[in-house]
Amino acid sequence: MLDLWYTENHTDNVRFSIKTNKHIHSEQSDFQQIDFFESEEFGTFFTLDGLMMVNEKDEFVYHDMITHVAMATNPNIKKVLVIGGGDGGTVRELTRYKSIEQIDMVEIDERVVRLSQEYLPITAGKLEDPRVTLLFEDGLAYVKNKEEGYYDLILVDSTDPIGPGEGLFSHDFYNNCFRVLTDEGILINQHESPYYPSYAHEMKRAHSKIKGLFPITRVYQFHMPTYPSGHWLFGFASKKFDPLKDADLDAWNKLGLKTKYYNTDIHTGAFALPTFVKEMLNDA
Ligand code: AAT
Repeated sequence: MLDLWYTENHTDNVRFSIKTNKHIHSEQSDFQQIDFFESEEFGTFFTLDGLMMVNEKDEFVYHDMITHVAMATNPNIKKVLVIGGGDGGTVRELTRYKSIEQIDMVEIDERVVRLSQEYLPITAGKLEDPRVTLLFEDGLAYVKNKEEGYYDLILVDSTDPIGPGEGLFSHDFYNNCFRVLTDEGILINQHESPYYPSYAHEMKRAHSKIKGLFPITRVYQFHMPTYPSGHWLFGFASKKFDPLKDADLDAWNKLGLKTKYYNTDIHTGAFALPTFVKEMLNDA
């Protein structure tokens, strides 16, 4: 049998490969190159422009961490905006909260959603929840046109800042996120990685922009085996709540949600950053 390996460049000098059984689908959409594969180790996975987005084996890490940290910080979140996230994993975690009334997902590329519904029901399976509205447009334009003070929570589940995701790392975008959030609003953003310089550069740029806009800004980390270096970050920015001082962790535990990565020890521990990361963020 032939060995079929998927390989992506994590830097110009480092590559990451996964042995695959099948290249299930390949297309160039209006926005990006989309590929779906089947593999022994990671199950079904998909890539955009040659970068891993989601696979069946470690998606729980990313989707737990993008969702539950904010939800444990403010249990009164009712209206949520997800930007990107076409695979549906972030929406799936949000739908587990009975208290959430409205979930708007703004994804630029409808093809990512349709293909995920076909090949990745594990993440896309809750997109039909009656509280969910799917909007296929650019997240940057969406927040620009949205009325102010509307959402309690914005989750930016975006690609890296190359291609269609670039605008989601701009000052203009973060500024409009601030505007469309309520006075208690929280913004969680895909914050890249501190390890390889090209990603660390983007991490610092994002942090310096958000720091200038929100009164409370923190960064938290998690382990993502298939993203470059495996060390990945989300940003936590908020108008009112501090994720460590204000989170009601006992209340979250009482909800009885079963999670595979997130727990309330991780909630606290994820904000403890290595010295080199702290130094980079302080310089940003
Ligand atoms: N749940 C983890 C999956 C992703 S995919 C990110 C999604 O963001 C993609 O479906 C892409 O089409 C969408 N997207 C990109 N730009 C925009 C935009 N301007 N407006 C709306 N949606 C957009 C995240 C993976 C993170 C990878 C980290 N290396």
